[in-house]
Amino acid sequence: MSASSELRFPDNFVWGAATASYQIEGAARDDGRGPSIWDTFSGTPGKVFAGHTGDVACDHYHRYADDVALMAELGLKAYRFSIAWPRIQPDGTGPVEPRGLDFYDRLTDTLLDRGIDPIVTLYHWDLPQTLQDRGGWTNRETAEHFATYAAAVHGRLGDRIRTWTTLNEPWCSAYLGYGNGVHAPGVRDAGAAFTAVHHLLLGHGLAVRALRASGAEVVGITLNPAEVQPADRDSAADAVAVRLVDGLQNRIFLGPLTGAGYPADVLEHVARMVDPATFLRDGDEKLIAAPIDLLGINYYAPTYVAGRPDGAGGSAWPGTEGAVEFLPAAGSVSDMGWAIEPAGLGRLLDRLAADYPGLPLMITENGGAFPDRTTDSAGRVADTDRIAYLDGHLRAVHAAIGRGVDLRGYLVWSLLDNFEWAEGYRKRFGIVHVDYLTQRRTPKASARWYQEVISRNGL
Ligand code: PNW
Repeated sequence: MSASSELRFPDNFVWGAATASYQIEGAARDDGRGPSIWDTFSGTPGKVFAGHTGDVACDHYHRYADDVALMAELGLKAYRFSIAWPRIQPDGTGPVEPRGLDFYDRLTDTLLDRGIDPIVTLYHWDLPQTLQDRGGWTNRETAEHFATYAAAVHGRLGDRIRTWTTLNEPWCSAYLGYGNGVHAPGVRDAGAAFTAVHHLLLGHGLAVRALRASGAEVVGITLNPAEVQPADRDSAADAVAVRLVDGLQNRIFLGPLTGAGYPADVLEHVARMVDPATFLRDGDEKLIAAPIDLLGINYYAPTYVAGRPDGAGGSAWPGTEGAVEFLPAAGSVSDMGWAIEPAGLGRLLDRLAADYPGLPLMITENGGAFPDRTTDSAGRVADTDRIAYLDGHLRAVHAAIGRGVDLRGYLVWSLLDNFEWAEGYRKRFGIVHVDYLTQRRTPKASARWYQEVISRNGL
């Protein structure tokens, strides 16, 4: 490719990769870690593919130094990881477990030694089980405990870590965890799902306040906004379905976070399942609207919906009662069955920039699960499908930046193959292959490709 056809990214563009504690750490009982809802859930027969658990995962807890060396070799500028709350407070409240904090302290120093900027996620779904025994995110007190935990972590690591995000994808925590029960804690109750949404947002707001008080510099949250499109542009019923899904996945979070409060149409929908007065108190929306410096976006695929006024849509979304049908992907798909459509990311970024101006964005996750189909002569996974996925999405990112979207960086999901929640280890998102029998890491062709992209700061 000639130099003139090269797509260059802005100077200081943040190139990195992301992981999450339960998906890679293993060492589930080491150093005083308490059980989380994911230990309970994965230990319950029938919940996770083939009974897989995060007990060992990628054993990153013991291999973090080698993993950071690998990140340095790939040239990563930033690494997004999450902190396991039950390592810090085994019961979710009370005194901190110093050995848990020590681990993240060592990880942070190792990253900084290698010139890699740590980006923290405080909650990537591993709620201490003791808190779930008291209702988890349906209990308002969980939000308060979360802020206490956030302050404790910042107190230890805040002198070295600049960028702090509170929650990863509260939509998943609430809807998959408490709505359709596909994720931990496996509750199936639409009212509980919306109650959880509010307490997650409240926990975010209280944590932002605590982090600011503790001196945090850059504070944000990561969402997984839906890039939602109608099956038929001319259908009025499909437009209603789009509006509903946009409300339940996007505006229910972005409204309160940006100071506009919950949208009236969303509250009206929620009220059919649970009276918002049971959880929404005076002053809550003000707390949730605490200003943030960064909005993290996780994007994998667009969502196509059709309206089904007859109720035959069969969707398990809280309260949609079959009025929405989610359409299967039309074109090529990843191993998750998710549509591969980079243009969707461009549309999503334009929409966020237009509707929520002044909020710096970062892609905190983007990537694809693809089976290990072939290996090259060097014995590494020749994942040309993943390279094509990443290349397409990075082109969409580059174009969006060109249109003026304030997008600061891109973090690939994921550095390593890992525990893919309800799918267990059978879905591989890593740019680095993990052999779970030997824990051997082998960079796939995509890792070498990404290394090149980073070193050229362009495609
Ligand atoms: C995100 N869905 O999860 C998470 O942040 C990661 O931990 C995860 O590994 C990654 O995406 C890939 O799945 C999601 O069912 C899990 O819509 C499920 C859904 C969305 C996001």
